[in-house]
Amino acid sequence: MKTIYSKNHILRNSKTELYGGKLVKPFERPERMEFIINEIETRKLGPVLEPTKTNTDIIFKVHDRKYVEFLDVAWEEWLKLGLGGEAIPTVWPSRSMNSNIIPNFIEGKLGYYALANETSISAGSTKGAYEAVKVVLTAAEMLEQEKSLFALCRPPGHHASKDQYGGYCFFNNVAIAAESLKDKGAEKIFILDIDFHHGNGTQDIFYDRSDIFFSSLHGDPKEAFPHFLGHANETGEGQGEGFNINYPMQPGTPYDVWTKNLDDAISKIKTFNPDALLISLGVDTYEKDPISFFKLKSDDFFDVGRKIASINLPTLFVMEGGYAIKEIGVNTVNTLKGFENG
Ligand code: OKP
Ligand code: ZN
Repeated sequence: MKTIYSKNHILRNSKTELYGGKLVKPFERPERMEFIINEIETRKLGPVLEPTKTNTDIIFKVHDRKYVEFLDVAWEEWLKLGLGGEAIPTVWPSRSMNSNIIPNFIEGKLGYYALANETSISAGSTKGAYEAVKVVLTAAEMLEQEKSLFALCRPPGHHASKDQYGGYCFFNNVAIAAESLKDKGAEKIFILDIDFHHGNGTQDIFYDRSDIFFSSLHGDPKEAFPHFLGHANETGEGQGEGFNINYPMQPGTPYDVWTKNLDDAISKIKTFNPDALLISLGVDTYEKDPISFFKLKSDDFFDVGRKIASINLPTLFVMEGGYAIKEIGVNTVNTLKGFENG
């Protein structure tokens, strides 16, 4: 399997994450990619190619123009305040306030466009996010010639909605890939999100659509981030009714329980019969992940890949989370090898 990867992901390199009441070194850090690339090379998954697609205008099919413009200038505007630290929102248009008027001042804009405040914006953050879009667009374009591809995106994307960033995500890479495939003639796309966290952004973007089916296996939002979306009763709306399926699961969920839900999702994929399958691939379902609570073992990821291969569709894997850094490469490549040998 070919991997598309940009070394320029390093442009996203913030020093802080608000976690546990402290500013800590972010869980979503550049070294994650080094462990994955190393494992791809040692186990000879296939060539690692740079993105060739550099026009990212299709972003606007997914994200609001004003949101993208905000991300383009956020760091410069924050810097002008001369406060020294990284850009972190401190105030939101909460239920008792008015969210219809977008503030002018950066402090207000951060709250308007953020869905959480662990994702500090720093110099280069937005440029790094554009690199992940180039990676996923290059991979989507190549999917016409390849049975499967791995878009090694960083930063991840599935929490980013039309006009909000957070959960380490700025642009919704997998959603942008789906729009790109549709642009090239695909009629139906299925997005299966197996990251530990619910893909709230992807769900929200396609919630009223029947041409892009979204399904997610994740920690129950009553117990896990993003906390306010990902419940089982969210099944789509309007034209999209019936084209969204969530599988929230409890703390401590082991592979045999998790994979029954995967089997159910696979049966939905087969019935929907899409032109292509996009996998939001997070390996934070791993038992030793520092911020998650499922109990998948490294060997289980082979079986995940094998099951996805059995669906027998053009498949694009898009990297999302995974924070047990030493094992992130093994778990990722196990999934992809399981797919190839399945
Ligand atoms: C991004 B992706 C845990 C706090 C979690 C944000 C998690 C973002 C995950 N107590 N904070 O889906 O892997
Ligand atoms: Zn995650």
